Amino acid sequence: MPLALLKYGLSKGHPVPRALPAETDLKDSYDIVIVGGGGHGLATAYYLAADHGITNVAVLEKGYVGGGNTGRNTTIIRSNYLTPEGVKFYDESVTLYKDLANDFDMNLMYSERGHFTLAHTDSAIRTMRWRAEVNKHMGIESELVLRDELQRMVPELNYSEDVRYPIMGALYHAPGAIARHDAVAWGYGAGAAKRGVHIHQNTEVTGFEITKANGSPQRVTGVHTNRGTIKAGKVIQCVAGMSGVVSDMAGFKLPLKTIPLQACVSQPLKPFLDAIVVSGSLHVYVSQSSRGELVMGGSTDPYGVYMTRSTLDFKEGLMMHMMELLPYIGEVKLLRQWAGMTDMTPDFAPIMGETPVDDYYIDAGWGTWGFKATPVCGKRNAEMLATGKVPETIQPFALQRFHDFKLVGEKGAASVGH
Ligand code: FAD
Ligand code: PYC
Repeated sequence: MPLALLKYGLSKGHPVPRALPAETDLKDSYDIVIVGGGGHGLATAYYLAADHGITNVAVLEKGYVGGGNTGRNTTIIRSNYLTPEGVKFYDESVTLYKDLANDFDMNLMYSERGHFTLAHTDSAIRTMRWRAEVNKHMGIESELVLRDELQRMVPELNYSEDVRYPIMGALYHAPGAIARHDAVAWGYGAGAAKRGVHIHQNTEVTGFEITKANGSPQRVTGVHTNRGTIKAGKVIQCVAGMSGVVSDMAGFKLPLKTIPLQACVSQPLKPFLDAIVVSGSLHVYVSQSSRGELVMGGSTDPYGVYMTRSTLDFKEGLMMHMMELLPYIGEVKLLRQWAGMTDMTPDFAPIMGETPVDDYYIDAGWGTWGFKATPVCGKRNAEMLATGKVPETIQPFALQRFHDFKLVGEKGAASVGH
């Protein structure tokens, strides 16, 4: 039995240090204020401290760290995107993920499984071939496998011809992985706090102090919270499903729709499914977690709303499609179901970088795809805040692209079809 467990059992107090130190009071002023204590906000704080030595930083989180989409996602990590800009960006993240457990000295349960995006139609085969070619060109392990080979690699699926969408092949991406989502948030949070960053939970941002020139917003100078107002040199918002609400407070609009995305897990089963399997035609995806649960999800809900309620409709629809892929799942019980709010952009790519307000930066548009991007967002946001220059990797994702008609079309690669 590990010694730590024994200490816990025998102690009346809390025998080992907590991941996050006890809360401090808000200071009057910080060099950098990060709004949102999910993976992206905490990773930004971590790399500001670790890479740039900037520690007069506050992370303001209205609930608890990792309680947003970071703790609600289905943890798929991959870089097999469609555009060269997307592939390069997500590949940097996958590379960072691989060393993260060492950086944190914490087991993130990072598990490479191989990611299979099924093709059930001729046009889907064409898209998978296209993605495979872009991926290979950019040095990413990604290839089209046809039905017979796929059946050897993932024999657990239903290869019958007698279904609505017979399986014709798949895009196979060997580095596709899963990880423990809340450990990613805890690792970044603990690493940032250890270096001197203040992480304030239960601290909601309610508005900003912004100077005006000729009646237009000019520069951010402070942040209003439910615990008082603080001065801020620079601000970045990393609030995922609340992006539109927070940018409204700063006085500018984002081209986003906020839509719930639901997911669920089954009872734990003996390990039988190693691969991560996604079907755009059936609108489902599934992987088996290291504790045996089938982690499953589908497309976003059919309507935009600020809500994290689970619906029977989702469960029934998902299982109907899932049983076409894994018929024996009809015998399995569902354990729990939940939802998160996703901020969906028109091109299924994120929005990162500068905003119309000076010293106010943005990390948004993470829709259903942002967990895998946590490390690269943290790293590049920190570089941007430290140097005042937008790093090359994230330049294609500027808010300005919607004015310049330079969209980064990732719809064909963004998880299941939406
Ligand atoms: P969050 O983790 O949501 O953090 C934002 C934080 O901001 C929250 O904690 C919130 O409380 C806080 N906040 C909001 N407003 C305020 C305010 N006014 N003041 C202070 N704090 C505030 N992505 C993948 O890559 N792979 C997947 O498999 C995947 N599956 C998903 C499955 C589901 C069901 C969902 C919902 C999402 C999925 N995603 C996936 C997307 C991914 O979860 C998100 O894109 C990612 O977690 C966003 O991280 P974040 O740190 O930006 O946001
Ligand atoms: O981005 O790969 C992804 C994903 C899968 C499910 C939700 N998002």
